[in-house]
Amino acid sequence: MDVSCKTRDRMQSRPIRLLAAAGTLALSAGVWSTVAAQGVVGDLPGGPAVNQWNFHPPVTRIAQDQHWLHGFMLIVCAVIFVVVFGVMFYSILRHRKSVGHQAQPLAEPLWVELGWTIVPLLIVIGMALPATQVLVAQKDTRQSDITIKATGMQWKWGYDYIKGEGEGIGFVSTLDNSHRIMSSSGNPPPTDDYLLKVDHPLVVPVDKKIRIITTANDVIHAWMVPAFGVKQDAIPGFVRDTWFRAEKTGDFYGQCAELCGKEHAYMPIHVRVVSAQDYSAWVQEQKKARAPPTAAAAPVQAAAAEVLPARP
Ligand SMILES: [Cu+2]
Repeated sequence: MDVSCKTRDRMQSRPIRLLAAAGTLALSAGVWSTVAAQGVVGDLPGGPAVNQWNFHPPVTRIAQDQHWLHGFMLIVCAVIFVVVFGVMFYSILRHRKSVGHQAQPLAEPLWVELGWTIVPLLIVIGMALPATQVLVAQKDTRQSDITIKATGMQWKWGYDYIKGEGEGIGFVSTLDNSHRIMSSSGNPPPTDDYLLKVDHPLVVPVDKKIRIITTANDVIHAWMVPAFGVKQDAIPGFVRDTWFRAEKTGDFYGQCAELCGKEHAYMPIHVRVVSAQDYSAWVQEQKKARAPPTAAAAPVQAAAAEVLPARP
């Protein structure tokens, strides 16, 4: 192909490229306007927000520390980036061959060698120290007020209160059926808590240290609530633990965070943080519901058992 042919090709491909760019822009604008037109999905307090740019607002000390660490590391990395690339581009432009500079052999004096070893080491130590502090605090599950075992199952969570107020309570928390129907329809209506609503949320008191012991029945799942800064794998045959102390009452949401199978997106986590009094009332209510049948109820249940024999 000669030069004129190449030029012609380039001239022909230019409008095509422009057209493609315009098409992409129009498509993006179309998608954006469709989303904007729907405009009915709102932020979910304690869960994801629309156009969320940052982490969930923290409600535990650990989550606050994680946010701080994130900002701190970002600033350190940005400063290093600007300084290193600034010096590099300045040197390349200012000392380029075309303005008469000659390459010189690098003498590599001792102070340079020491400097570029010690300075990065100090930076790494400066980053590692606060990170280690938070990591150690994250793993300190001693002296909890309440211990709850969270068992991952395909595809739901089982909760057993095994120590502290509420000991003995246990239930399974499954995706609310209305959300499954919405999902199966293939065209779910805009819903703030889409695929995050469960039938039985985990209920815990505010300002108490809650230890979560994680394990799983089948495959690896992970118990994650971003507002608490908590994420712990749930592994079959193993026991892991984590903890949180929620500083605010309210509903907080998370999801299984380990790709576990076809319904990975259908096993949400909903934690309801309530006041100490409300928690005690909830515990009483649960215990009453789980109490053995009273003398008055026993004959009715016996009759029901006769009419409806247990399935083999
Ligand atoms: Cu899972």
